[in-house]
Amino acid sequence: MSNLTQIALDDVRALSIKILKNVGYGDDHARAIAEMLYTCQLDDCQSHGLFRLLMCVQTMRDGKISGHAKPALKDSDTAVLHVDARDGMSLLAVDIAMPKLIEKTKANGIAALAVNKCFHFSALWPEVERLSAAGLAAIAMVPSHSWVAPAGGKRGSLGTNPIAFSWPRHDKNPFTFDFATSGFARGEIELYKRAGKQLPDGVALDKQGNPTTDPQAALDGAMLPFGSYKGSALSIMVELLAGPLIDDMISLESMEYAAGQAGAPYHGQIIIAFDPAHFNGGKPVENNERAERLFADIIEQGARLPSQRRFEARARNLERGFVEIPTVLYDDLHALLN
Ligand code: NDP
Ligand code: PYC
Repeated sequence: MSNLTQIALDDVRALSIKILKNVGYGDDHARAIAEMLYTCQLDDCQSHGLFRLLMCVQTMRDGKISGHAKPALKDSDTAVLHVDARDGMSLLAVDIAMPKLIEKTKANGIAALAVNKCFHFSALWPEVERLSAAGLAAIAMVPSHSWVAPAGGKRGSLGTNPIAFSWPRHDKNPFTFDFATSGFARGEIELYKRAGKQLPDGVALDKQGNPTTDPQAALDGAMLPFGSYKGSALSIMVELLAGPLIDDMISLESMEYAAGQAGAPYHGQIIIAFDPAHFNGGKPVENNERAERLFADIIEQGARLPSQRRFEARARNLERGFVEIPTVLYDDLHALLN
């Protein structure tokens, strides 16, 4: 028997909405969360696709999130836009702010969205790709919980702190990357644990500060940044830009706020968008060619662009009309309907 179960594409959203509403999310939040889960699962992003329904459910059970919060958009006469998620999941707040962020970026050349007071569980690439689909380049960042030791340290100070970037390309998928600044995302370690697999070396320390490849020891101990002091510094930058800069929590505070509860971290998020039309010296064609020359040079060497695996997965899953998830996860999700 296969250890994978197929789910028809239409059923991914429907199953998500049913589970989310069952546990207490209102219609608008359930729809926004389900759309993110569908988008990630369609691209075979296993750590932040349907698997994250477990975290969304846990977050509601923890009792601090509002499943009916109405995000409040606060415009200004500067290039900075704020949206207060009012203790809801981040996604509805970002949905509500996105048209205004695009409008402000096109007017000013650059604009930033600060999302405050949100619970956050999701991948960032779908959000920066909404901006590149509008012809903009964009960067997004969030802290999380202080699970990650700084390079040279032994205990968690930093979040897994992903950075996502997307660059628009004519008639092609955008250039996008999106990764945790820890060696592994927390979700990836959880998937290793569920699959009974050992981690590679260099990803985590146990509670005593010794290197470990055991996923549970890693979850109990401290994760490590990617690329030693370089990843560590990038992670600190994420803490600063998506924390104190926007009057919101650092990962240490998010962890304290959770007080041992296992749901999604609670903090802020920053998204910065750039309109090439304001920067490219009136030479869009030449500058697009320059970017394309770089991409071609990378591909010609046999290297791949980030997100290529994702785009291939999307094409395959759209063609066959279903996604596959581990049967154990499928069973865990169905148990949430009872
Ligand atoms: P991965 O390590 O899976 O992938 C990182 C990026 O690198 C992807 O864009 C991927 O493209 C690309 N990539 C992978 N292998 C190669 C390669 N050989 N050559 C070129 N590019 C490559 O990401 P993470 O596990 O670190 O993060 C997964 C997700 O978790 C992210 O979407 C992130 O936003 C999310 N996350 C969310 C957090 C939160 O607090 N909300 C915290 C941490 C992570 P491809 O997809 O095509 O393989
Ligand atoms: O995978 O590191 C992670 C993560 C943290 C919050 C949501 N996902």
